[in-house]
Amino acid sequence: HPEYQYLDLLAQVLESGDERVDRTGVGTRSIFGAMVRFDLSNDTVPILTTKRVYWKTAVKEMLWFLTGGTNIQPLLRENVRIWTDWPLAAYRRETGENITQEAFEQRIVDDDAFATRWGELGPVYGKQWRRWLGSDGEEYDQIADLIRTLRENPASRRMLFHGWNVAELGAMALPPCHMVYQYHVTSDGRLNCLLFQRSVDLLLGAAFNYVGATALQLMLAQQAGLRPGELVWVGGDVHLYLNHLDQAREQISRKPRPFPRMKLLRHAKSIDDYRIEDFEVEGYTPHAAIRAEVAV
Ligand code: UFP
Repeated sequence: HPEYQYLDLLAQVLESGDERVDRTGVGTRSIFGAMVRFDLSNDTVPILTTKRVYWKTAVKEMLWFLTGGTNIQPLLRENVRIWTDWPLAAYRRETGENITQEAFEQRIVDDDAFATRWGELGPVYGKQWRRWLGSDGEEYDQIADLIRTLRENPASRRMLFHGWNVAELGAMALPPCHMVYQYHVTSDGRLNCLLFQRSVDLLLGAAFNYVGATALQLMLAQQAGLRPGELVWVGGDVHLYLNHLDQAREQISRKPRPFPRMKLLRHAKSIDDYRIEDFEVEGYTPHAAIRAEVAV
């Protein structure tokens, strides 16, 4: 079962990861450099089964990246709360007001002016993917350029987009983790993706990042008239937070079930035309969810 690649990685980090202090102060066990490969051509997708993964949240986040947006308001309107921590911390720090997360999120949803002032994440993923500002003053749409090349010159070795815009890192709430996505088309019309992720919260982040990359691969394949191929995932600093070790042990003890299938229910007119309702997942029967704290 392909999920053992992930479970083996979990075991490896747990058993032989280098234990050290990290930016968040929580501490991690960490290894450097890892690869897993998932074959999407047999119609299955890597939504982990040894715990429940909230795949719709990951797909909604990917759709939000594709809009080029960098404000959390549209995410919250879709009930996605994974980016709230950073704007919330900034609000508390700058106003001194000890607002609850719920009240803060409600205000972002209801009040456009408040959202504009406090819901911004800076030039994170969406901005770089769709509106990278060049030194010539032009904005570059890396996703549109990628799709054009996939259609017109699929043998190209230059099909990638990048989130690590050095000049703008300081203004981002979080520098990109899933950083470079490179694509490759086989002679029989399959679209492969290699994702390089510089930093990996192996318990909470990786499962999510697999789903986002998969959803994007399905959309790009559809837009370019290709079939999905392999998803190759490469991690840089692959770590387990020290308050995730019991959860990791629990997950390793579970037996994977068959991977589900993910389908696009509709042929969208363009990459900007997908909605969460276009995604269907069949045959997903995971083990129970595993709770864990996010290190901010
Ligand atoms: N992280 C992920 N995946 C993501 C994301 C963040 O695993 O998509 F946005 C984790 C990795 C790391 C932390 O634990 O968030 C980012 O911290 P740093 O920037 O210090 O690497």
